[in-house]
Amino acid sequence: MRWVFVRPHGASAYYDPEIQEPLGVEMLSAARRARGDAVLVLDTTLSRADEAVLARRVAAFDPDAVGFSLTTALEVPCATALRARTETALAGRGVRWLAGGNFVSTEPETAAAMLPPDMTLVRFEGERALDRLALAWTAGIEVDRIVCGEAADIETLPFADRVFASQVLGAGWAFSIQGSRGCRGACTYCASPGLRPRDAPRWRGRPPEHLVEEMSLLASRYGARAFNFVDEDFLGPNAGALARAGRLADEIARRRLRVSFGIQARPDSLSPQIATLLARAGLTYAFLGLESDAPEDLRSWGRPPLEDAFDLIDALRALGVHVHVGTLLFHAQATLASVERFARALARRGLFDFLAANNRLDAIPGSALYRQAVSQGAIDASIPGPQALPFDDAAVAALHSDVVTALAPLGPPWMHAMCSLPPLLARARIEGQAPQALAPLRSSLASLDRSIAEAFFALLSSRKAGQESRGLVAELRSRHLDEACVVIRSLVAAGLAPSFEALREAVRRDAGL
Ligand code: B12
Ligand code: SF4
Repeated sequence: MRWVFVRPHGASAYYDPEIQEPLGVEMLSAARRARGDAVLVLDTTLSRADEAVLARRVAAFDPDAVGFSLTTALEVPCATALRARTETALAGRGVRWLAGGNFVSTEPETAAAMLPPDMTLVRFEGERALDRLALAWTAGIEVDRIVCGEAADIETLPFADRVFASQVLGAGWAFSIQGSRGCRGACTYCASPGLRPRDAPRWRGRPPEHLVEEMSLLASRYGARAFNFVDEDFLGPNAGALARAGRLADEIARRRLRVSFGIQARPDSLSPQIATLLARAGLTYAFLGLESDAPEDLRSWGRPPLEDAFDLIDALRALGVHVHVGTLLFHAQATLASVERFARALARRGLFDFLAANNRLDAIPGSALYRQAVSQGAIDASIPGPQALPFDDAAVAALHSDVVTALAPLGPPWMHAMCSLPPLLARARIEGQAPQALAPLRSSLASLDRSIAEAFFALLSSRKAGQESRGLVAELRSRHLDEACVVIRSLVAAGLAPSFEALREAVRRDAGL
């Protein structure tokens, strides 16, 4: 069969400069080509062509099936527009249409309502579902509208097709790589459990030697040195985490790979010993879900409390690893006291930033919390995407609203600076010396974090004193607008942002100015 897989872009309301290669469709491409099929992979951001040109490319490929990869409902308008243009270009030639990805996996009914009725929807992993669809369609057998994919044997899947290698290298990004699927955690607010095929264990890992072989191949074929593990739970079961890290580090050393990589891991799966092994092997960036400093919060969300989480972060930092933590200061049961305690603990350690200040615990489709909120009638499941849950304490709700409004102008420069950091850290690691732009970037981030903390605690004090905060919010917002311009200028001067005007426009848009 001849397949086209497309990752459409999303119509996000906020500035988000982070782009990564579309690993999902690159893996599906490799799986289909291993079956002898022909595949064209397109990405509406990375393929550098407008919809009309992409539609012509799809039609010229003469496909049997065209599949869209959707992470959220925000990509649906782009997918449907591209489909309409492609149908015109196909001039009546019949094609099977399908869609998959996390949006379809976690919101199948919403996806069915938003997407054209003749589109087959594939939930969960795509590889085995496409095998089944190919057999059925070739035999002329019709299938259900919604199909559930089974768990693939990830040890035997072919390495992803690196369709966008030149863009990844040209932009200095990391190559995405998948070492495992699933997560041993079961946090009630997380979408991950809702992405798992029904027959899959909670976590499956590729043998470390197998994934280092893929890194090595990318290094020799493209000169790849920077990698980003997309795994949600890099180390898997705690009992095997040390052995897995050791095998990975040994294999990287055996192949003499000088690489840099980033991971996302459950804090309780890590230890100082594991951190040391991984840092020696090339770990430069770690995202850890800390979420709360209160054991009772963590327990209520199905997370194991961890007493030494901050020590672990210190250990990683001492090894030269940049640590970014996920935090949930604002949640339904939060009080001004709990918000202040955790925010101060984060600020003392230089971990309090734009996301920490703004994040709130929403009901995310695919999560247990979302299902519970739907069954209680607290949210409407026909509305796509995450939905806000009300705060029990009105003062917390008011503080969150103040913070979001006052900090809004700092969002785009902060996002831009944060997204610029991992590539520079990777270069510093690989080249053995910090690129020139790293020092100004760190100083911009430090000054943003200082302003964010100052504003946050000023707003908190005002709410604690029961004062009217409108004047303070307006004053902070105006100060932040000026500061955003200063940071944008410094990012442009360091060669990290292409244009002052474009980023300032993003500030105006995000802050509603
Ligand atoms: C890397 C990553 C990103 C990258 C790249 C995203 C991308 N679209 O490729 C960046 C940083 C850009 C990103 C951004 C966002 N992300 Co993100 N991201 C991830 C992460 C960590 C890994 C994705 C990945 O590469 N997986 C590996 C590949 C192999 O899997 P896959 O893409 O899911 O593809 C498989 C199946 O879904 C299926 N499939 C996929 N496409 C298709 C198409 C067809 C036709 C078929 C048949 C099957 C199929 O088959 C594939 C192979 O089995 C996931 C967590 C996770 N484990 O998935 C979160 C995740 C997907 N992200 C998430 C979110 C919320 C976002 C953002 C909205 C964040 C934000 N607030 O801005 C944006 C949305 C941007 C966008 N439009 O895609 C959520 C999605 C929640 C949901 N819908 O259920 C996840 C699940 C994280 C989470 N636990 O909450 N993300
Ligand atoms: S929040 Fe993290 S640890 Fe918890 S289930 Fe989701 S991915 Fe796993």
